[in-house]
Amino acid sequence: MTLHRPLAKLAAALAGAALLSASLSAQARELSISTVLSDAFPWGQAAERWAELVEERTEGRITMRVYPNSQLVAGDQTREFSAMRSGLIDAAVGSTINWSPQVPELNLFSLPFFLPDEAAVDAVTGGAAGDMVFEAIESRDVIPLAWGENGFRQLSNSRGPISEPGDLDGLKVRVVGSPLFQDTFNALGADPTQMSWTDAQPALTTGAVDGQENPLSVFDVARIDQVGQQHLTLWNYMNDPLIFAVNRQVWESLDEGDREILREAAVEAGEWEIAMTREEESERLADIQERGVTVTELTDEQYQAFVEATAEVHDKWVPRIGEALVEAAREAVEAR
Ligand code: X2X
Repeated sequence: MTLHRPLAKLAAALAGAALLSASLSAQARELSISTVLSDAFPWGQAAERWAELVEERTEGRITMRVYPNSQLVAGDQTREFSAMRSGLIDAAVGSTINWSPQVPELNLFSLPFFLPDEAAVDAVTGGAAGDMVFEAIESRDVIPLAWGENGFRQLSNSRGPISEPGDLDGLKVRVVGSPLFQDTFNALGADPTQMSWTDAQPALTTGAVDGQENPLSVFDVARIDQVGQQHLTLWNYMNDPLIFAVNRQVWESLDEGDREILREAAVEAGEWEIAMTREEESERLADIQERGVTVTELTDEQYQAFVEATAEVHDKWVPRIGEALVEAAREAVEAR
C-alpha cells in the first residue's frame, strides 16, 4: 500500500531532516580555548567574545568552549603554550609573558621601559615587528590569529610608596614564571619570586610576598588592595599583549571558510577587548584610589632612574630575543 500523499511528504521531510542533522553532527566540532583569567576580566571576556562570534558565524558547526583559570594546565600558566603546541589544548587567548619560556621572541614585550605608551604598543604589534613575532610563534606549530591586551603592568606592594629604585630594596615581589622578570627585579635590588597567578593570591594574603605587578584591570577585578596591597606605582614598565592562537593540526583540519571565520572573529574580539581595556583604565584607577590605595606617579627624572637601573636587562636579553626583531620594534616605536 502506498502512503497517503501528505504523509509521504512528511516521511520524506523527516528522513531528510535526519540525514541533515546526522551530517551536521558529524561535522560539528568543539574546540577548547585556554585562558588564565576568567570572564570577570577583559582577558576572559575576549575569549568568550571570540567563541560567541565563531559559533554564530559557523551556525553552531564550531563551538569553542573557554576553560579559564589555567585549568587545562593544572594552574601552571607557563605550560599553556606547550600544551597547545602538542594538541592537548586546541586554542588559547594567552599572554606574551606566559608563552615566552617557549617563544623567546615574546620577551620583547617584557623588556623593561621599552614600550612607553599605547601608540608604541600598536606600532609594534601592527607592524613588521609584530609580523616577526607571529612568524616565531608559527614556526613552533601554533597559528597566531590576532592581538588582544592584558595591559601596562603597574607595581603594588604592602610596605610603602615606591618612587625610586632604592624603594624596592629587599622587597619580596611575586613575579610571573619568566626568567626575564627575575633579572628586572634583581636589577632593582628587590627579592623576586616566580609563581603562578593561582599561587600569587594566597602568597599576597599571607604576606609571604610584599608586592606584585599586574595591569590595573587585574588589580581592580581581583581586588588586590584587599590582600594588603595599599601602595601602587604607575610606572608603565611593560605592556602584556594577548595573542589569540590555534594549534596547527586543528587549524589544518579546518576548511578555508572556517579558518577565515576563526581569524576574523579573533581580530574583532581582540580589537573590541583592547579598546575596552584602555577605556576602562581611568575609571578603574579612580575606583582603586577611592578604596584607599596610595597611587604614586613618577616624574620624568624618577622614571629615568628606573630606566637606567634596568639597562643591564636589555644587554642580556636583546641577543636572546633577536637583534633584528628588537631593532624593527625600536624603529616602529620611534616612527609612531
Ligand atoms: O600571572 C599574571 O600576573 C597574569 C594573570 O597577569 C598573567 O597571566 C600574565
